[in-house]
Amino acid sequence: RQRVFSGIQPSGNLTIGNYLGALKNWVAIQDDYENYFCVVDLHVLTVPQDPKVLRQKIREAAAIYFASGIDPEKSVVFRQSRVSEHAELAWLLNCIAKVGELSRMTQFKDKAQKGGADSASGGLFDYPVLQAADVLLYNAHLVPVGEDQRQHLELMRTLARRFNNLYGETFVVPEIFVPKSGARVMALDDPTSKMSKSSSAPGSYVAILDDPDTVRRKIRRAKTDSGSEITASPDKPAITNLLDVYAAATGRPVSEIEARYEGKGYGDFKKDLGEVVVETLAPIRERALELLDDPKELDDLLESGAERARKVARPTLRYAWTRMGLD
Ligand code: AQP
Repeated sequence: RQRVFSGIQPSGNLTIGNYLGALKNWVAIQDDYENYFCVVDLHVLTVPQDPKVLRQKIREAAAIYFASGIDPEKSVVFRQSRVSEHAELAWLLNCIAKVGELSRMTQFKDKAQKGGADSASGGLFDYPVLQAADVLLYNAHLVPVGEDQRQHLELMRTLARRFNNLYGETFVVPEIFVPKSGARVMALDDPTSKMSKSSSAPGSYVAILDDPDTVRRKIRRAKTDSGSEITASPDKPAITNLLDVYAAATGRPVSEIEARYEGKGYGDFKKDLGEVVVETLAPIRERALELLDDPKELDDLLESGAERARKVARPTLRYAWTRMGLD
């Protein structure tokens, strides 16, 4: 069976964007592949984190994976930092990656710009190399991620091919896998930027663990466009985004939802959308909170995932060492 690798950074409160754009799709494909789903807690260190908060966010992310329907019998779920081979392979790949190609990564340029490029961490610069190590360690064929990750995936493929050319066939060259139904959810307060869990404005996102009243309030306050029709169009980015969320959460086409709300106002539509999102998140939130209440169950699940991950990661790293002359 083909292997799949993907991950989410515990860089804040996981959002409905992470659910509709990533987790929901992972669950949908988990029967068809051998899956590795990682809480990428080394990647998250590339920008400053408060250790106390981070500890909690890592647990929440893991609980949300399981609560969303990732089945530990079918998928290997683990923390990146608990499988040291990720950092070790990243070093080997660092030594064949070029400064020029890393400098061209737009995510680095965007994120570095926020605090001034000179004060960005070396880790942020190196982010896509660690990401390449994540995937190549498992010889994953497919990497389900959002469109925004395409450039990193290309670099990953370049590094795999370069390694294979230099040292002999070692790594599978992975493919990006952008699910057709994967929604790209935009911020509630600014439909031109992506909904982001590390945003400092909680009103810009719905967190998977937000309580129902908070969800309803955030959606009620979401930005809307001028006019009053509930239709998706480029000059109505805010309503389009809300329609996309409605469609992704219910699995219904946007056109059907537009038809249902013909002649109705933004207020009615947002009220119903609030309920749709509350209903979508309720079972996930409930199960996640249960898991968070039982630290031992969560720790055991993650540790057994890490053990299974190491069984694949260790031989791949050893093989790469041997290829490079480090045996
Ligand atoms: N708004 C979104 N809509 C759809 N998919 C999304 N993803 C993230 N935001 C949205 C998908 O979630 C996965 C994990 O992403 P990540 O944790 O590696 O970081 P990210 O893509 O940078 O997500 P955030 O929430 O915006 O994190 P921060 O704020 O830390 O940068 C990916 O598959 C992504 O496509």
